[in-house]
Amino acid sequence: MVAMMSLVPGEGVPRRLGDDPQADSDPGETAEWLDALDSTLQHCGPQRARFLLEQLQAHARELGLEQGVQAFSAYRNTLSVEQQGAYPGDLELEERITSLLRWNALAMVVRANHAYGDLGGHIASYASAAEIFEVGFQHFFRGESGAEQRSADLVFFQPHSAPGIYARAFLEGRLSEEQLARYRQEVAGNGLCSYPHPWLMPDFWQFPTGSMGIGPLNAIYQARFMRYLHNRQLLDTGARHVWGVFGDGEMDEPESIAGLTLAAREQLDNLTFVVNCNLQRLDGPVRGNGQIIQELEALFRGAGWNVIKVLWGSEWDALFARDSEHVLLRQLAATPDGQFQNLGAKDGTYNLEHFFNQQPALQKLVEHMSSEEINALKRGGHDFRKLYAAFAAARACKGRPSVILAKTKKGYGMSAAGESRMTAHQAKKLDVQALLAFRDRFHLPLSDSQVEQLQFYRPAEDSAELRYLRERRAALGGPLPARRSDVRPIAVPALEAMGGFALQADGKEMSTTMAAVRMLSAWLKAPELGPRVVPIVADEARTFGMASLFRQIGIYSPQGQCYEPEDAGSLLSYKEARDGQLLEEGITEAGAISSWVAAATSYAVHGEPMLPVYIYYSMFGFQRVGDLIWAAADQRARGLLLGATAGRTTLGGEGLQHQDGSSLVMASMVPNCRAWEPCFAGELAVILEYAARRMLSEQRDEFHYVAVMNENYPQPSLPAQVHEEVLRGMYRYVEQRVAAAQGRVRLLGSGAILREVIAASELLARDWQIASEVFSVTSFSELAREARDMDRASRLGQDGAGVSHLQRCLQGSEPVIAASDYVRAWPQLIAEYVQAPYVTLGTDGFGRSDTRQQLRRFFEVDRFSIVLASLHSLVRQGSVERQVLDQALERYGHGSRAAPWYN
Ligand SMILES: Cc1ncc(C[n+]2csc(CCOP(=O)(O)OP(=O)(O)O)c2C)c(N)n1
Repeated sequence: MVAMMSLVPGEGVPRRLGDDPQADSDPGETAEWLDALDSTLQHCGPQRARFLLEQLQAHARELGLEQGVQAFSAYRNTLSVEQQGAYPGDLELEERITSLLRWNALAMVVRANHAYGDLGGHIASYASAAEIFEVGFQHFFRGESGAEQRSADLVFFQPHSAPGIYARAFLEGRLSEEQLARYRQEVAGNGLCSYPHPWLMPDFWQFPTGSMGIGPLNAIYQARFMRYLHNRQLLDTGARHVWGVFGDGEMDEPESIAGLTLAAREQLDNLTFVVNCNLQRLDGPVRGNGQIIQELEALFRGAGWNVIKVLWGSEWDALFARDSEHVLLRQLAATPDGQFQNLGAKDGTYNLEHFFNQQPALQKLVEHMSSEEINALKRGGHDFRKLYAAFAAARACKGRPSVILAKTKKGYGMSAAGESRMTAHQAKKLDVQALLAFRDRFHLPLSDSQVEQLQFYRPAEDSAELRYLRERRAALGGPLPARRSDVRPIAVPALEAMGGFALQADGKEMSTTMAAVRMLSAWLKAPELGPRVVPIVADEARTFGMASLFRQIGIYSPQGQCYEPEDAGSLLSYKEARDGQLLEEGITEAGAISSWVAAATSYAVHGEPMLPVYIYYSMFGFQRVGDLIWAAADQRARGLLLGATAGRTTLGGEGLQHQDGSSLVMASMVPNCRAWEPCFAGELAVILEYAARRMLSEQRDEFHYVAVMNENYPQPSLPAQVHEEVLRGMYRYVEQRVAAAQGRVRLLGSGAILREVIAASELLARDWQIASEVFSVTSFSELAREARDMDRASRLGQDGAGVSHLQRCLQGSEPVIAASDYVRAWPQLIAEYVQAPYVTLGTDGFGRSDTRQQLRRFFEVDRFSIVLASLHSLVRQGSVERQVLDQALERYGHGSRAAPWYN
């Protein structure tokens, strides 16, 4: 990646004598060098000129002179007119089709907002991207042919351009007029969702891109995963391509650029980004005082991408051809984007005055042009020919990914209602005059009254437009976007085969992380499932005891291994291989989760169900990359997330940034995520087998988050009769009977804290004559989910509402005390459904470094605190005297919460 440089407009312009006298101490010598280059170019052609420059650059680098060399080119199209080639389509027809799309997209948004006022929607973004999309749709984006094997390209659509994509599907006959009229009105059914969403339109949208930055990152990892499938010989993905159309403002998101070097490193020439550089974002210019295109060029080039700039339309060709002294180029390079936006909003007269007539030489260059002709000078991103050439060059590029930087105008065609205006992004209501002007500008076959009524327009079935549209799509395979989910079920190994060791653990000591890795190994050996398991780590394999997998299944690397690993002789040596199965992502949780998403959506995208298992520090999951996980949920991901070193107090020593007390609560908020916190390895086995079976054999669109701990303790065997209850969220682990008990409580424990709860039940019986039942809670969220559903059914008077598992387990009025290694909000998920007095203990606050014992004491989730909470509940209930609690307090003492955040 290039060092951040200041991109002052004006840099990157070919310098000529006298440009900057202070910097040029010997203009004569400079002229000689430049003339030499000119002469090579003239006599030997661009290839030779480029070769010489490369040699010069390499030599300069050897001499230590490379600093300050600009990583971007002049402010003009990358491809020359000569390189452009002929346009293979019917330009006039494509323009007419695009105009219709523009109209229908606009009408959809304006109708929704005239009728309902606050439904929102965007016009200006698609208006700027219409030609980009059309070149893709008419000539490049391969659709799904419907054959058994998936063949379509993967296209990531700029989310707020959705109306344009709907408009196209309408012309193609895939969406009805009624559906268009129900844009953003989904609740009653048959509506169109605001942004791409595979739950809301499951046969249409593949990739949810509504949250800026996720699309670019996910696109890279989808392209990478296609190579992974290919190199592992699971699927031939050689013909498929990933296209991503993104906003220039969107490129500011750290996620947008997080995967750029990976894409280049892995030579993903199956990937093309098209950045719609309309120079604006929501509030204003992306780089008012700079040039976003130049900045992006430097960024992508530095990362190793092939960069193709499409800045100027064909109308400019003649001007550039005559610009032998580069005056035009220099003026363009010296114009900041804020000024380009301003010029874009104004007419030809203004542009003449404020741009061209600023310099005599430039004025001379355009002296033959009228202000109308100046007005008609288009930006490259609205020129089919220029775009086509760029798309073709990107598709043909080998060995690296490509990015097309297409300069466009936001709100193109909206005139005073939004074209290049500050407020363009939020323009959603156009008055009649603006609508009529739009109609005239794009020569739409609509009467005044049709315009006023915002009627959608679809040409006759046998019109030239629709025939062309159908022919082009047929030539490219079929409709797009389209999501398929037909896939064959995959058998998963029987519970006993993968988890027998844990079910009959018989007191053997191990952590649930160790158990999980052993179960993963068993899966990897299963005949049908084995090759489909995709273990993913973000530089923590050794932390979780997975180093043996390096050698066993290999680390995926498209280059194989070009070095002798330092530990070559060892049994666990570090092995990279082209067909390696483990994805070792390095320190990028955002990248690792994107790999997980690619594998977790493979069933739909490729028709190849996979089982991605991403294991990571639980603190660096939902908290760190929560929005990426949310997007995974949106796209119906199926896979396993293992939050390791889970819990606030099970990770002794590490301290506050590593200790996780919240991920389970966040997981519980994701609708199709099932979150688990098992204490014992046997429970874990039951959960993992269930998860794999549901996702792979039963084809359910859900994913599972399982917290696993690094604390070693004796693991009991798990009787078969409780397996089902483990999956419902809780089961009775033990009952402490006490003869002539003073009181009785129910104790709930989850994760590692269950063991404190068990110890508390023993203390309660031995020292205080309190009987108890101990429940192992494997998932507070699953308990809450069922209880909530039953509650609703009961409220609505539905038949057979029944009683939830939670309520069946906790009948009666004796107090219930729940303790968890997570914040109280986790056990409180069930509070509403517990009829008896309910008390929760949890680890709210910041973590800190110490032993597990000290930490549990500090957070008051240790056995003594549980005893105190139990006695207190009984005192409150009136079944135990206050002095008993006082005695207990005296015996156990209590922690001091001196932490500043409690003040
Ligand atoms: C993570 C995130 N932050 C903010 C938004 C709100 N938002 C939607 S579009 C937009 C501006 C997009 O600008 P750009 O990427 O340049 O696209 P354009 O519409 O200009 O083509 C913003 C801020 C969002 N969708 N996602």
